[in-house]
Amino acid sequence: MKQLSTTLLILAILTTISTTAIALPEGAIARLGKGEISSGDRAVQFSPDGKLLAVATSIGIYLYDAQTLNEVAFLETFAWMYSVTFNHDGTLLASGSSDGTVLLWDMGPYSGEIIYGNVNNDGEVTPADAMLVMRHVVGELPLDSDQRERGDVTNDGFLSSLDAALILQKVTGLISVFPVDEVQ
Ligand SMILES: [Ca+2]
Ligand SMILES: [Ca+2]
Repeated sequence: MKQLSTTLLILAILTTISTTAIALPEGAIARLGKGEISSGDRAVQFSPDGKLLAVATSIGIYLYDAQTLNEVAFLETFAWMYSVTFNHDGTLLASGSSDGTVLLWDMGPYSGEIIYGNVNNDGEVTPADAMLVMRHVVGELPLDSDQRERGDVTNDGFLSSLDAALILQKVTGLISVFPVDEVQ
């Protein structure tokens, strides 16, 4: 019986320790970052519009939605990231690292703004996006609601071969704007 109570006591202590480790300091609302967050006053930065939070760590840069605190992206690097800073309009993020390099990251794909026609959300409109729409239209490829919204360049609420055709026309320069961009 003594042995059992000792075990229980150890369990209780372990529980206390792990709870303490998870608990947040007073006034903090979330614990962010994996890897080791760099020291220095430029390791954590908000984007100029306040929507993104960039965290420089030992294994890369984490981008968080500053509102929901959900992880938006992890920019993997092969060097310890010391510092991050956004440019004036938040379209670029510059990072300084332990290997002495400065990297510039395109923040376009993470801005939350919809680029119509960019179905695969890789930052640009290409024939690959038109192909995704076509494969969806013929029932070959399911697309999620965000992908369908970005692909609906005619703004009629659904995807059709016309959306794919317009995406190709934009890529080849036959049209300069999509119907959906004109009504925005
Ligand atoms: Ca694309
Ligand atoms: Ca459409």
